[in-house]
Amino acid sequence: MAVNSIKPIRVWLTPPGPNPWKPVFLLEELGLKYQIQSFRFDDVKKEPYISINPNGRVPAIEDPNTRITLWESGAIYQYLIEQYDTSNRLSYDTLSEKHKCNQWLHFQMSGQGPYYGQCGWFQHLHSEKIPSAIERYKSEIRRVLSVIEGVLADKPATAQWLVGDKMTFADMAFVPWNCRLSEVLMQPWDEIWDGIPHVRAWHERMAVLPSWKRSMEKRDQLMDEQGLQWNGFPKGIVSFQEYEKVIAHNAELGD
Ligand SMILES: N[C@@H](CCC(=O)N[C@@H](CS)C(=O)NCC(=O)O)C(=O)O
Repeated sequence: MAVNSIKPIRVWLTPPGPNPWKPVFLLEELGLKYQIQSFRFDDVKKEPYISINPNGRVPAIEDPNTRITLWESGAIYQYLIEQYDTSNRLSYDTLSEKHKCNQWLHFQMSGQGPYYGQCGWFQHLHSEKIPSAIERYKSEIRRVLSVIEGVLADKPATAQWLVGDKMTFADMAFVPWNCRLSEVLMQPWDEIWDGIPHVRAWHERMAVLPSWKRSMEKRDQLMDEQGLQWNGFPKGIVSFQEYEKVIAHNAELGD
């Protein structure tokens, strides 16, 4: 399909969390047209979104070119790459490299996303402070980062990417959650990278890409439109408990 005949892909998202920005980053990097369907986090488990994704989590995409609806950001990545990265600019078609990209994507989905997500939950959102849970997830994050550090450090200086010698979708998938490391670990940005300089350089090479910058500009704009603070709470709300009360109150009003 010629790029200019491709219809815009619809991306369903709520702006605060990191996961929705994963497909946006890839769509930007692939130079594909897309249209964001932004809605409020409170509505993630309601119609119309629950009919798009019965799991009630973002992101999801609808591609009018193929009439496919997909959720789970890893599946979305594999689809966009297979369908639209036909020149393998961000992927490989050789057997080993192709499957290694998928391997890292699965590691990101099962190792990075859930541990970072749980760490953020226990640090900021859980009603009780449970230090052992926070410690558990912080140390898993450190472990995930050290796995990547070892792999990157073993590669030649000019090819410090997860697979082969170029950035692929597998590298890109890690960016949104790594951008949130300060929040989830509750540590200053510069301290996070002690002992993992290769991961830092790898992350920063991607975070300066125009495609990621454009994605984050869109996020800022959509957060602002919804009157949200950096952590996703509406302006003026200081805890998740307070936010839950507002959600329950709005639900009673039929909002
Ligand atoms: N494995 C899913 C995770 C998606 C996810 O957890 N998204 C968060 C926002 S970053 C969400 O929708 N949370 C809604 C909820 O927890 O109810 C993916 O990668 O797409």
